[in-house]
Amino acid sequence: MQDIGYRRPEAGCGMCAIGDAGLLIHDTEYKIQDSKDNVASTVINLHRTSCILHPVSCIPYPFSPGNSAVASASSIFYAARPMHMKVYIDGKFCDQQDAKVSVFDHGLLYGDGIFEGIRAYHGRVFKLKEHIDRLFYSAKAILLDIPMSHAEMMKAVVETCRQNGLRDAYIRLVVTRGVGTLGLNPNRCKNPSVIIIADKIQLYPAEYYEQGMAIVTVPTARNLHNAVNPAIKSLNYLNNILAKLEANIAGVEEAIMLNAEGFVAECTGDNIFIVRNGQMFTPPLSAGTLYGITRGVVLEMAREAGIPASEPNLTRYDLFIADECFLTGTGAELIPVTKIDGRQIGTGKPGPITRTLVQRYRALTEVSGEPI
Ligand code: PXG
Repeated sequence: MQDIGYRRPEAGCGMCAIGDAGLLIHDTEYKIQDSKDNVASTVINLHRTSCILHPVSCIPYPFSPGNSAVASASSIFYAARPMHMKVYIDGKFCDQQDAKVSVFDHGLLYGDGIFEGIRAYHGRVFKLKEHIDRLFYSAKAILLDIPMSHAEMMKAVVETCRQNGLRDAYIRLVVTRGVGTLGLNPNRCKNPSVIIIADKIQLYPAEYYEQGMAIVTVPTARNLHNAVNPAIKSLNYLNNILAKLEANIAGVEEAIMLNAEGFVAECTGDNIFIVRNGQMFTPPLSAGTLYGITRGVVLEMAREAGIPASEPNLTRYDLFIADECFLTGTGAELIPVTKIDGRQIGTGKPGPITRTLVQRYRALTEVSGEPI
């Protein structure tokens, strides 16, 4: 069955006061049969989730495909799940409805685990090796033994895309500490679980990519290196979620997080770049940024394009006086920022270096990656 449509909220989330955070609508097809076993009609039963901050609360929201409440594609905000999704769990592919983990999994109980967000474009998984490398580094940092080799993990990711018939995908790879007992002790978790979901994702509305987005600095600081090191892509994202909440309360989609010293670290799910006088800057990894794979690609592209790039500590002041600003991430890709804390950045429109890098990134994703 094809995707039938999504819409932006008219009244916002039913769970909170946040009006414009976006709804996800996913669909289930039912054939209604009459007494003679003829298919009489098809009913699309939609479920509405609340806003991104309340992602688990599904509110039944039935209407038929002809209902005018279904918006046009131009208002798509969050992409829906493909039907008949197959989810990889511990070596097996499960139907979406059977894709479940135990309530005793320490990934759920304590956020004890790691993840990766990967994209596939045009039948190729982009920077797959780099993502799997980072997954294994995260695992090493939290003393988690992934029960598969690097090569097996790469194959499993590609196979999950194949099983779902996806050529363009967002792949969420999760490794949890596994089932254990109540109590923190991770040594009681004998079998880490590997989960791979291949789906679609659109983090921001399309118009933000054309016009740029407004973001704000939030009070929640980036984790300290000597706490949960921000380089670990752990299942414990509450720090980032708190920052995201604060951005949403301020009426924007993304937050700039400072580190404990007050230097710019990154955003909740993206790295940040600025351009000033033809030079590009992004915070150093020591500022508490994730070793972003898109960040690395952008730095490499800048080198190739002859754009001088460096990684100094940056303050909010540096951001305010920048000519251009953009964010990078697997989910967000490259997205221009045109307002920070109420200050217009540069001309208030995406700048030339940002646009050049966006074009180069698109071109690269079209030709490189692990074939599906
Ligand atoms: N910083 C943080 C804290 C991240 O979580 C990035 C930077 C960008 O890294 P990459 O390697 O993707 O360039 C991330 C990645 C989501 C989502 O669901 C988040 C990310 C990636 C994909 C989806 O919001 N974050």
